Amino acid sequence: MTNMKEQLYAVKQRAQEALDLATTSEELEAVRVRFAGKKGELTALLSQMGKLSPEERPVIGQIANEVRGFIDAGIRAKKAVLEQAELNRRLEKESLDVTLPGKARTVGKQHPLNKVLDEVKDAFISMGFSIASGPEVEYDYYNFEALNIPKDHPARDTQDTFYFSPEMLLRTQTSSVQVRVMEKTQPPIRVISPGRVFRIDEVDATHSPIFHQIEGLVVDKGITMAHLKGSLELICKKLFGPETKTRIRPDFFPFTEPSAEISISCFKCGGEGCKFCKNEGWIEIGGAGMVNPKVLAHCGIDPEVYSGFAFGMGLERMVMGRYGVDDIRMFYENDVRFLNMF
Ligand code: 2U9
Repeated sequence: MTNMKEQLYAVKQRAQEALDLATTSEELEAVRVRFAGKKGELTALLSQMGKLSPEERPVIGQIANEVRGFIDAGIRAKKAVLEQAELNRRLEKESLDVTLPGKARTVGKQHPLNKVLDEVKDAFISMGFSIASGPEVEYDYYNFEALNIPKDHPARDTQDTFYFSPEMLLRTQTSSVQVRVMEKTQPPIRVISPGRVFRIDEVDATHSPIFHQIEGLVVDKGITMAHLKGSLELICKKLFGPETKTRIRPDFFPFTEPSAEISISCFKCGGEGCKFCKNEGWIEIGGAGMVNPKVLAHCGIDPEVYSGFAFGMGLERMVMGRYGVDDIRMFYENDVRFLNMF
């Protein structure tokens, strides 16, 4: 019995020494396995309890419990110490130096087309217009038929069209949106429809098969060419500066009658003539006219009671003129060096 007692205290002594030496969680686990594990020193010792007399067993059992308690408590205490030390080491390694210079974030910018489009929208909204949008995949009816461009009309040749089927296409003009507005609304109507349009075209510095239009429509009783001219003058002064003059000259579109080409005095030279306006003093910005009575009738508006004017402008052309961009492709390449210039 004395021998067993001594051995138990020896285990306790060795466990204490091993615990003192353990410096990592792995080493501590090894100590646990060695002394308190199923095949550890304590278990090995206790397997010999059977050899003791019945009187000796409780005495040795109590000492064994005391030693096991001592080892378990030692392991728990050491574990807490090691975990805290490891946490401290990790925090030390991960610590942030808040005085280091930060990484500069690149800030996005509005695309020049959207920037000018927002200005155009604001200018029209301030004049009482609302903004309408509609589908890019459109029926032939809304894009052509309702606008007085029947199937074999020569005007279709000037708008080479992407067709999905004989009845469905990618819209070539946003007038289709205004036809939809007129179908649903009785006058007074004051609306602009900006949006993407599609025409089969070879890409070069001034042509793109996808571009943006801003079309406008006013329908009410007693609307005349004078309202058209006055509205265009006001909007062009708002968009291009108070000195801007507006010129309209005869043109032809199937959806307006009479029709006009719209030009503004050159915003580079003020009308004197320069390289930018090819010495003409004027820059063409779009077309306009009085809505053809046939179009009004198609859309369920009585041309005997109402009349209207309409206009169309190309957004890219407008932005190119304003900022001196000489290649339309720049708008679609998303080169940040270009986009950051605006
Ligand atoms: C309805 C009736 C008539 C819109 C108009 C133009 C003249 C025009 C082009 C100029 C260059 C667009 O960007 S561009 O390709 N547009 O010349 N657009 S009148 O006439 C309408 C619109 C809607 C119901």
